[in-house]
Amino acid sequence: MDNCIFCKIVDGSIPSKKVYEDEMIVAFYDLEPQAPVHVLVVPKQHISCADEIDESNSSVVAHIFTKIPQIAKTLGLENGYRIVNNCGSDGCQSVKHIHFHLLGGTQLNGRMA
Ligand code: DGP
Repeated sequence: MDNCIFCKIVDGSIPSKKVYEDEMIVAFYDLEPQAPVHVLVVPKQHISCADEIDESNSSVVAHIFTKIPQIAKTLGLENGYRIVNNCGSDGCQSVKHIHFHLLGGTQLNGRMA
């Protein structure tokens, strides 16, 4: 999609530090990390937000969740991690291409909001 930062990261026109890629998804370091390890996992297909998940595209979301344990392991997150998805304005979603924050590398704060 035109003017989507994450579509541009997917197609390589904006550089990123990738940690995983396959035919459906890519994972790369967040530009503004909020934990010692902070990676974003995104589908290559443009899906705006969690509100847009339906039967036609949910397989890519399932795929993301099957790959997260593997990505976490390669990042050394043996003690666990947090997966965050922000949706819409109340959820403070700033990039309108669905993405899952994978955070870890320290004891995370117990509160989420
Ligand atoms: P959210 O607020 O959930 O929409 O998170 C968007 C995240 O994307 C935020 O943590 C910063 C990150 N981000 C924004 N632009 C870029 C970029 O160009 N490259 C990378 N690697 N991360 C970005």
